[in-house]
Amino acid sequence: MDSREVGGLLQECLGAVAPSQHSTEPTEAQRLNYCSCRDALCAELASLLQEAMDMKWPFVPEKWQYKQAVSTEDKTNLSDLIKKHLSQLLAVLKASIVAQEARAALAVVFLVDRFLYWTDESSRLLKITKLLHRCHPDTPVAPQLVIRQARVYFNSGKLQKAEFILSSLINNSGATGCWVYHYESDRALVQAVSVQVRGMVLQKLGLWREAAELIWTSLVGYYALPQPDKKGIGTSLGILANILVSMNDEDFHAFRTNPQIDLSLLGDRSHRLLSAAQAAKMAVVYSQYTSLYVLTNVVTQGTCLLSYNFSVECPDSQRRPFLLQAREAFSIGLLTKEEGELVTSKQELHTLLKAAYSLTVTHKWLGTSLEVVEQANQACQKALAKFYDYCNADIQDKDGLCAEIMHLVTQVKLLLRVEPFINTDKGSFIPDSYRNTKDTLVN
Ligand code: AYU
Repeated sequence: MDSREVGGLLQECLGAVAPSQHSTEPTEAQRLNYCSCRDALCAELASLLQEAMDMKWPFVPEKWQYKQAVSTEDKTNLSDLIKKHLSQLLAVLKASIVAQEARAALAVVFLVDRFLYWTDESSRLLKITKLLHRCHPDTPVAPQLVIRQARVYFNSGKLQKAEFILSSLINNSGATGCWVYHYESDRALVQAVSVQVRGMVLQKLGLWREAAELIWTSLVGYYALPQPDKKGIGTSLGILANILVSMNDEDFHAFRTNPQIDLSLLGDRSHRLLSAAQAAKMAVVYSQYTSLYVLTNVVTQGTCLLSYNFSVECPDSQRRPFLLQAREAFSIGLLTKEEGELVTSKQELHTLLKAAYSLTVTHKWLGTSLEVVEQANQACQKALAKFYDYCNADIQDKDGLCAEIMHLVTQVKLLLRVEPFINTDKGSFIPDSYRNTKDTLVN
């Protein structure tokens, strides 16, 4: 389904919620239609839908998220399954709304939420959620959706609104409406995620030390779960890396010497940017089965290494090795996507451009021919101009612009000879050499 079709179907769902507020009982035909749409789901989705309705988890888990030993079948993401069956799921959503099966409708919303967030379609889905909640206040809304609203507020700069949701979850042990928690650890997980997002709010406000402390608290929360949340740990490490980049050395010293914080997790790193690079590299390993997060975290890692190479503290003899590591990091990022692959979110596209541009800069300092660097630079500039159009384009023009941007990114990859690395783990997006990154707390 392309973005236009998805948008159209969501609009239909939105249109279906409003009339159902006042309508009487659904007709037999509407009930039957709901049942047949639901019965048409594959076994895996049918079981996920039932689990979502039973409030089995506060966030839909990824198969690799809580496991120490990850098998081949676990190295997929929920988004792959959702993407494949999106039209069916949205059909169930519409049919359940019409048949006034609010519990099922909110469960479908829960299942598709993460995927749609990554196609920049959250606002319509959250409108559907709000309307359903207004019509059926006794039907539980998943914490993931509540936090999604906070994320969307955060992304659009409505920090106070985001904070309102987060503080309610943090102060009330994750309680939200009539959602039932089956385990105390699920409450702890919701709190860790809420604290993490609050840390991002403080980061946005430039309160680096306070933000870093909250992100650290979230890390402690994720590690303390009966099965540590690898996805949460990866996310927090990536955020921490970005905060360390922005912090001044004085704040870093205060953070590092805080008795409640043990930075040995990041290895023996005396420089802020090297600690940040290590945090980002660990985040890459934690998120190795999700291309987007690998991309995000390698770009952070490469940026830290590049900045450190430019800093006065970097010994001259070390500049080249750090530049080579930065080159490797940006290349890994660019290899997470093929030219023909669809990139659906603004954030992912932006990060790919950042990787391409940063790789070009790294090559310049490594002494690659100026002509090649200039050609790569021009391709980046063109791609950036198209990205600007993409951000302002109507939904129907986005896929075409995205393809043009990806074509330019491929040109950069060819010019700078970005070659595949050795990776013996199919399903993972990182080279074997990264897999040795040490983590003393979780494998
Ligand atoms: N591994 C990762 N590396 C970098 N960024 C990551 C990442 N995983 C997620 N992100 C960033 O977090 C934002 C939201 O992600 P999401 O998967 O849409 O969140 P959600 O609420 O559906 O799922 C929850 O995500 C938590 C964290 O990973 C993120 O807060 C987990 O701790 C929970 O268990 C749950 O899976 C997004 O901005 C993305 O860039």
